[in-house]
Amino acid sequence: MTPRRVDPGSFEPLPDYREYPPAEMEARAKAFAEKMQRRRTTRHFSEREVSPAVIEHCIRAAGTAPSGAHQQPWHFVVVSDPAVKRSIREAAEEAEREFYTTAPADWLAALEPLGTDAVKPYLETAPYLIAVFAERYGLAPDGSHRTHYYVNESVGIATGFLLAALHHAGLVALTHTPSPMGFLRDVLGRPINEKPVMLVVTGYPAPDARVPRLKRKSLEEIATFIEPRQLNGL
Ligand code: IYR
Repeated sequence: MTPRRVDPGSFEPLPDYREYPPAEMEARAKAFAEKMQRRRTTRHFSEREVSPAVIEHCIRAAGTAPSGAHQQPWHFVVVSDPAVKRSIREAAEEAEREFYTTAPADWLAALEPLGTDAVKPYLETAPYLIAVFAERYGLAPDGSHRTHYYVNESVGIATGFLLAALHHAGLVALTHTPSPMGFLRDVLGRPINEKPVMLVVTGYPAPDARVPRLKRKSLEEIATFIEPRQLNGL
């Protein structure tokens, strides 16, 4: 039988890889974990302006995420226009009023520690709303569809990169998921193959910004390490 031959595409040597001496590697890993430990979600934003270049760089970082078949099935819409922010706030609050009056009691109880409600002033206060869209499938100019793979995973990873980049730059962010959020596609004029996934609200924290007293799970709670078996000795 002749082996199936696949065109391997075009390859190049791994560019720009950096190796660090082991001690430096450990120090870098620790410093990054400590930096991420300082990230907090707050709902209290300042109106202070943020340079658009910062947001652009953070989105460039998000766009480096790995994706299923390298289809990069994400699109970020950056909103700083006050009138558009107001339309988003109005539609989100309408959806949220419905949510908070009809959501199951256990869901509302789970949200209790966060102190959230249907009133979302930060959608107007914060200088930027970044709407994250997932391209459920690719749409060619002739209208034909191209299947996209692992869309949720890919967009989730890219959004994680975005949140890490915003934090690294010195901004705070809030992931907001108005429910339902189909209105975002209409308000922002996005094509039918794109599904809104979440809003990332970002800017400086308000001087009196507050956060709920929450505890993160410990390493032992979130990870299990299967060590190499000891062959001699018990
Ligand atoms: N979408 C609502 C409710 C909400 C749901 C979860 I899960 C949260 O972690 C926070 C809020 C809202 O944004 O208020």
